[in-house]
Amino acid sequence: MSSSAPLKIGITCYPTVGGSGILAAELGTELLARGHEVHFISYEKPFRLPADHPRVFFHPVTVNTYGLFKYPDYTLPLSVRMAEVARDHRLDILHVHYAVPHATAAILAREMLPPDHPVRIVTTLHGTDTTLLGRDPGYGPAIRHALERSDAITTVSEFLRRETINHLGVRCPIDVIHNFFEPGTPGRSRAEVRRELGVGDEALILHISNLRPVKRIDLLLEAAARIRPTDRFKLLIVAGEDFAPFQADVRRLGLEGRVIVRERINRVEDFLQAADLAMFSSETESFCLAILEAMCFGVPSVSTAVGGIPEVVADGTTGCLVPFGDPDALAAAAGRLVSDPALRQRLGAAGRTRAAELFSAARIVPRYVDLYRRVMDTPPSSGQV
Ligand code: GMT
Repeated sequence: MSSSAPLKIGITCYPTVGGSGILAAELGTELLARGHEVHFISYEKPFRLPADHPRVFFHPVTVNTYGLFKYPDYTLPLSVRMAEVARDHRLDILHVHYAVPHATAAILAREMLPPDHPVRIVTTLHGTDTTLLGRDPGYGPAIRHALERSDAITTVSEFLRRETINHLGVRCPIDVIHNFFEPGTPGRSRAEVRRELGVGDEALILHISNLRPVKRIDLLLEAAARIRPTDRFKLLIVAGEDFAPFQADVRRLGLEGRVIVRERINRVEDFLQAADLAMFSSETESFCLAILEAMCFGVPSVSTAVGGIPEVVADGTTGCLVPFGDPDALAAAAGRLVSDPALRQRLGAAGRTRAAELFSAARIVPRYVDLYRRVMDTPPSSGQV
């Protein structure tokens, strides 16, 4: 295949709010912009995919609800759809984001195709597919099997590559391709957004996440309650899920009036440009896309130094890292930034530069395209390692 011929790529991801789905949708959009053909195969259209893009193909997977099944099955209908789309559109690559169950479905789909159509499979591991499910005896062997039969494996950080080797015992090569983010244009001005949020000249601290247990919202709120001076900040939580379960903590900690919540927001740019700093209390993160999103808007983060976050944040230069599980340390670091606009400005500017140099689409997308071409030039995986 010529090194500039457009590729036909099928992308499967979780379409709901979450970093892996965001990355997959952004990658698809960037590949389209570079002239490749992209087909999304999932149970719903990824939420960050532009609704009106003329060349985005979306192939829904229908999940049955047979009375015999106690639990609906997604893996088999997904694999059948992948095989159909691969055959009908002569796909070169199936690129799956988050191994479970997407990588297994892709391997099955390849088995369903005729031998003269060896679609290549690229599996990108995003985080808990290795760190949580990879350790689960009910999933680990299936994940390892699918990885070893993939034509290429990527992880979004060096940390996740090491975890995958250590916990899954995967012996085939793994490419580290960090996440990227290309900021869209905000729909409203910073002043308008802050006015709508009821924020005056206080520092606006931003937290964006899907609120899963690993994000440790309990510690985030504990830290917020300890930030001094108390009247100099507001905390905006942009929540991918329902925040109601945490409202009792907000009241217990006396944070009413200081915590603002916005739920299920599709485009986060309005809030990123309105923020002064961001705060994250996660127990583990393979990357933390929200930190990168903030960096792109010159917003420094205070975060736990877990997983792949130290690959994203240059501690003391583009943000502040503190040990996990120490709300006092998180509060002290946030308090320093709340009280020091010049420091925020310095770290934010350095973060924006780092994001452009290391984590832009221009830097990262060609690495995926090179990987696709490399696997196209190599015989398909036989699964022997
Ligand atoms: O692995 C997960 O928990 C889900 C996944 C997601 O879809 O939100 O998050 C992971 O992938 C993101 C995108 O690569 C990373 O930014 C997150 O750090 C990572 N989450 C964890 O590792 C807990």
